[in-house]
This record gives sequence, C-alpha cells and structure tokens, in this order.
Amino acid sequence: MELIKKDVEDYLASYMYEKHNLASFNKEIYEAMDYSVKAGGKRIRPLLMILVYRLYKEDYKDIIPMACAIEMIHTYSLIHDDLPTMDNDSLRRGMPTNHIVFGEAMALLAGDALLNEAMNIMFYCSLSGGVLYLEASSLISKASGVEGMIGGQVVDIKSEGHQISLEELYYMHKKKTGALICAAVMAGGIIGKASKKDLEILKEFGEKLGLTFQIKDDILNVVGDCKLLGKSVNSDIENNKTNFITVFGLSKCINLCEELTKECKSLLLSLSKGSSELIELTDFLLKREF
Ligand code: GRG
Repeated sequence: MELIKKDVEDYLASYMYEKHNLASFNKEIYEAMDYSVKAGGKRIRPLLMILVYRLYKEDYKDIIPMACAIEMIHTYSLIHDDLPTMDNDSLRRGMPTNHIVFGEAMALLAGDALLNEAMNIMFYCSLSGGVLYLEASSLISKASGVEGMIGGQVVDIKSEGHQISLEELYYMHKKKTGALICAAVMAGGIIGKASKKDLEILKEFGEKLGLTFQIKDDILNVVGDCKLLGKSVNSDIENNKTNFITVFGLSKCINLCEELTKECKSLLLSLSKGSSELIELTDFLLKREF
C-alpha cells in the first residue's frame, strides 16, 4: 500500500510541477494548490479506488490519474472547509491551512482550481480510456456535487449552533463524507469491470465504510490528539454542532464503529475476488489515530 501511495504522490507532484513550469503570471495558484496537495494526508480515497481496481486488474498504473483526481477533489474540499467563512481552521495535515499561507482569495481559487483540474483529468481519461472511465467520472462528479459532498456540507453549515434530527445527521454524514468514499470504491469497480453483483456489494461496502469513517472522525474530534491528527480538535463542541457523539455518546459510537467495520469486512469477503489489503485498510480506518 505504501508503494501505491507513493505512486499517487509522485503523479500529483509531477502534475503540479509541469503545470507550474508552464505557467506565466498565474504561477502562484499552482504554488497554493501544490502546498495543500503535498501536505500529505492518508490518501484513503485514491487507495480505495486502486485497491478495488486491483481486485479485477493486475496493473493499476492506468487508473492513477483518476485516483489523483479524486484526491484533488478531496483536497479542494478541505481547503474550502478550513476557510474563515466555513470552519475557520488554521491547522490542516499538520501545517498552517491554505488561507493562512496564501490568503483567503488565493485559497478559494486554489480549491476551485483543484476541482477544475480534477475534472480536466477525468475528461482526459474518459476521452482516451472510454465509456467505463466516463461512467466513473460521472459518478465522482455527482458524489462531489449538490447531491453529494456539497449537499452534506450545506446541512453541516446550517446545523451550527443548534441540534439537528437524527435523519439530518445521517444525511449529512452520508453526503459530506460518505459520498466521495463510496464513489472512490465504485469507480475502482466500474473501471475494473466488476460484475453487477460485485458492484452492488461494493456500493454497500463503500456506504458503510463512509459512515464508519465519519463516526470515527467524530470520535477523534473528541478524544484525538491534535498533534497526531494534524488538525484542531473539539471543533464540533465549540461550534455547537450535532454529531454522532452528541447523539449516542462516546462508548456507543466506539461499538458502532466496530460493528460497522465487521460488516464492511464480511461484505469484502462476499466479493468474487478477495483482497487482504482492503481488509487491512478497513481495519486501519477503525484503529487510526489520525
Ligand atoms: C464549495 C465553497 C465550497 C465548499 C465546499 C464540500 C466542502 C466545502 C466541504 C466538505 C468536505 C469535508 C471537509 C468533509 C469532511 C470529511 C473528512 C472527514 C475529511 C477528512 O478526511 P481525511 O481524514 O483527511 O481523509 P486527510 O488529511 O487524511 O486526507
């Protein structure tokens, strides 16, 4: 998995390097984009896409650009999420947030530009790779949009300062975090030509994994170590936001995460192909401290 992560990071670095080299008066935007892309992070979404693809195809080099496109979309969402007008955070991935370094206007543009570059990559892959890439791109685009990540963020913003219903909480988690994670899983399966039955299982796996991921994020927001996480903690309490901990309490959330992880692993075992790496990644997401 470390090798896959390195391949992803190399592609991202060389993509930004080439663009920066060709740029003229717009060089600064590439510096701002590169700053957040290079800042690290777990690279969960590209890893998931590639590991699922590898269930069906041996050589994963072909989908590295698609995997990087989803990481660019994720990074854009983090840059925007940290802006003063949203969560107003000054620490991300253990470094000062994009707007602290480049200013608010440039951070806003860097986020927009990362989304745009991700779309360029997906268009390019669809033109050269064909209909399966197009199908995966459309899924990723939808998952990032109003019916996905942005829709979830809308509920998140509106929830500040008051309690929301359990139904709204599930919607928020499913869309804000789950949609892109599920799209990464599904894209790997679609491009890898998984069977219809496997795609159904992968969808359920992606949705459950996305929910587990966000509940774990809520847990870490309360009990996590700021230094390990590389971002601020207790922000949900400070902003008076409803999350899984405020509704169910810490110990029930820990149990819920363990239960969901078991369900994720048994879904993986019911696929036509087995992957010890996907099981390992699922376990890592449960035990993670960052
Ligand atoms: C369109 C103006 C505008 C803003 C959009 C959509 C959006 C802003 C923000 C929502 C995305 C968001 C921040 C969701 C939270 C998901 C989450 C748990 C992020 C942390 O993901 P990790 O742990 O981060 O994978 P690393 O740093 O490891 O990549």
